[in-house]
Amino acid sequence: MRITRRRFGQTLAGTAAAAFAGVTLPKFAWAQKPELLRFPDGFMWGCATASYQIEGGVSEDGRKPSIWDTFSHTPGKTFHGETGDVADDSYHLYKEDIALLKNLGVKCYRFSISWSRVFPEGTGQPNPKGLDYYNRVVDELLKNGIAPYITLFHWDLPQALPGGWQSRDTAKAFGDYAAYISRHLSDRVGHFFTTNEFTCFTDIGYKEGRFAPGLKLSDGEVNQIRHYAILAHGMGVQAIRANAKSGTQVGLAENATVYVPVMEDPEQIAAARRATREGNAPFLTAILEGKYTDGYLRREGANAPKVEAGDMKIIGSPLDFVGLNAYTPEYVRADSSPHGYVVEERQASYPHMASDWLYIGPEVTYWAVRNVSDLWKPRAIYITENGCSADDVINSAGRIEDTDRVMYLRNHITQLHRAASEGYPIKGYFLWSLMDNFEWADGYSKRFGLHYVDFKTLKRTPKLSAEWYTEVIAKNAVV
Ligand code: PNW
Repeated sequence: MRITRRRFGQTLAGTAAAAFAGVTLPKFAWAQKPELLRFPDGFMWGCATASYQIEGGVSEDGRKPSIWDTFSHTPGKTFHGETGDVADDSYHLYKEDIALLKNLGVKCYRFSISWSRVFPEGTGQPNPKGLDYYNRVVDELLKNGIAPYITLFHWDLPQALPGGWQSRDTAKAFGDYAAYISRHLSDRVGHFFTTNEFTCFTDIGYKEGRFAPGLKLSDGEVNQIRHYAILAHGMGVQAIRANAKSGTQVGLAENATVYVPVMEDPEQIAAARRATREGNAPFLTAILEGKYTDGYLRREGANAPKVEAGDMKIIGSPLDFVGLNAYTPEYVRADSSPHGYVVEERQASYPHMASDWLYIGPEVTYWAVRNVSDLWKPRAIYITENGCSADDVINSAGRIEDTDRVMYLRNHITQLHRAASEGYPIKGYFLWSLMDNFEWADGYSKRFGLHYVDFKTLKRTPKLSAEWYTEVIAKNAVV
């Protein structure tokens, strides 16, 4: 029988009446307003950015090029040949940007250091004017009551380092750079992230060629690059431990692939856990276990990385926290294959935000935290990035009404609340990003900011999402 809408209503009313007959419902169930989804006291709300995406000032005060300067200036590599030469000019406008953070009410700000500003040649002589810029940024943040969280490496590798990540020496150079920065800033900075998103600066840069340095190397060469990247992370951790003020916290910011079980039953949840371990074997798994999984070594065979004695111990150096960048889900289901799971294909109709890779799946924020916690029990977890691109426009009233971004964020933060309420050790959330910026190979064509940036005038205008996030922070709850 086809049920019309009216009949459905009647049926529902009838069922409800029958079900409630003779039952006295407690009054408050109807009278009380639903509680907001509140976060634990002291939850760290923040925003994130990265040096090459916002700073500009690329040849100022002794800075030398990074591989992203070279790559973006190579014809055909970025959207319309756009570069980070000016970007948001945060090199000069940092006080204005910190005022934006202050208006949002954030507790913390995650930004990265341009390695070649501080060590123009990558190693050797530091450039004091480079460090001075970050001293000014840190002091201005503290003056405004905002805790600085520093990422040491967000892809802008000094061009001068011979061979880039193809060379083991680069890992060592990173250790020296981490030692220098933590020695000079840890009196005021309590949290350091070594690297940001391994796949983006290894696989996408050296295998797919879509990011700097734009190479298309073989699997064996890429596995070796991945190994040097995680070795650099480990050397960075050890350098920070040896040089920073005691109590300084160290972790990383990683876009681990996030596997969401198609259904929440024990079998599917276990499959998602297995997938998390194997799917992240070259990076997060190696770091948190101090070894490569048997599955990874078997799969790669002769292409597996050459590992020197002592490397895995350095790579597995204990961390104070794990940072997870949460964007896009992979759905998994248990099966009888050797791995015990299969990753579901995505249909053509699967929705995404303005970036075509940014598939919408708010549960990633919950499962990122849960899978990593269940597998490796880190002491603390931060979401180090979450946010989205949208086709933002300034309307005739001068407003940017990015309700799609609000929808995206509200759903992710609701999922994060679920993780917090189940007792997972989630300490903070960094929204990507404070403002529109240089979106790598997409140039300025994809906007991720809470603030709209007019790239001609550099004027920043808060979007509706900035108002919304201000409320979330003020209430410490989903609004
Ligand atoms: C992250 N993908 O990059 C980076 O950490 C940021 O610098 C960047 O601006 C932000 O996310 C938005 O893109 C990613 O293709 C770039 O899956 C590409 C992918 C994921 C993350």
